[in-house]
Amino acid sequence: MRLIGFLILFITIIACNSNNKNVVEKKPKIKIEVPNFNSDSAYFFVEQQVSFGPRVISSKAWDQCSKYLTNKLESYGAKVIVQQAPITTYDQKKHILRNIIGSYSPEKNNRIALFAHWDSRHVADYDTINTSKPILGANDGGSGVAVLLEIARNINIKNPKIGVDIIFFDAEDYGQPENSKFPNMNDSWCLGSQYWSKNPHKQNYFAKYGVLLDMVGGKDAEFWQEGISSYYASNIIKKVWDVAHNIGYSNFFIYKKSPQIMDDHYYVNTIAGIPTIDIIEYDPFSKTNFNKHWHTHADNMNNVDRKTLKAVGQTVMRVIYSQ
Ligand code: AHN
Ligand code: ZN
Repeated sequence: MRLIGFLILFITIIACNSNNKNVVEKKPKIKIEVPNFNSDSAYFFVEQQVSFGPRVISSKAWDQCSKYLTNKLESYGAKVIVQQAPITTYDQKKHILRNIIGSYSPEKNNRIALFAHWDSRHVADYDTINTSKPILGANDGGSGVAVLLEIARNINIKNPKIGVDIIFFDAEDYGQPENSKFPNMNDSWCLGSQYWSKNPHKQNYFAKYGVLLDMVGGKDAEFWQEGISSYYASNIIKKVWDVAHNIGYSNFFIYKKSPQIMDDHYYVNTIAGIPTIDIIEYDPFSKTNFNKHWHTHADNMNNVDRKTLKAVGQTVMRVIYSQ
């Protein structure tokens, strides 16, 4: 009897072993804990910015909002630097711009940079009325900043392994309108990112990669894989889109290529040399291929959707906490 018992045990062991051989060894999946991105909180951060009025450089609303953003980042535990620089805009006016930079774990060399522009456009050049009045820029400007503030709030509660810099660029949206009577100016857009890319807030600053958020609050927005991003940082595009799909946001993040869009990430890629993608709404059916309210007075709270803020914010958070 004992012999039979041994035999059965022996055969079982052999059988188990040979079975195991066919199983591809799987790395044990380390469960990463990603905090919950609160879209009510992000929505509120858009409201707060818009409550100051249009954030046009040198205006009172702009000054107030810059202080709000600085205080907010500080209250969420970031080390904040406000970078100031003189600029001349296409209309030959002189201003001092403010880039607002909040750093987490500044001592870490392993870092990623998150960008958005915090100014709003000084004209409504795609509206039919009041085209010379500035816009609120709830989506264009406000949404990206709001998502990053909500991420800052979460980082303050639970620190990711990697260092993070949250960088709000000024004067992105003071570009020369198409019908402008001023002499043609090259590189009239993205003045804050041009300055920062040539003069980072820290000597020898480097980040493994960057993510720019621009117009990430439109209802039913689609984010296509933008051309400049795909050229300079195709691996980051893939990483972010794959994460979005894995957590259920495939309606927002589309595996299709959109044309190149001139935006802050262009200068971060070409001048600072940090591979950076732009998550930006692409609408193949609108006149401008941007959100249909782009550079109009309808870019207000009525057209900001929490679901879109959530899709982008939760995706970027998962990327950060997976590093
Ligand atoms: C151009 O208008 C060429 N690019 C869009 C950059 C932008 C403006 N993003 C937000 N506002
Ligand atoms: Zn704009």
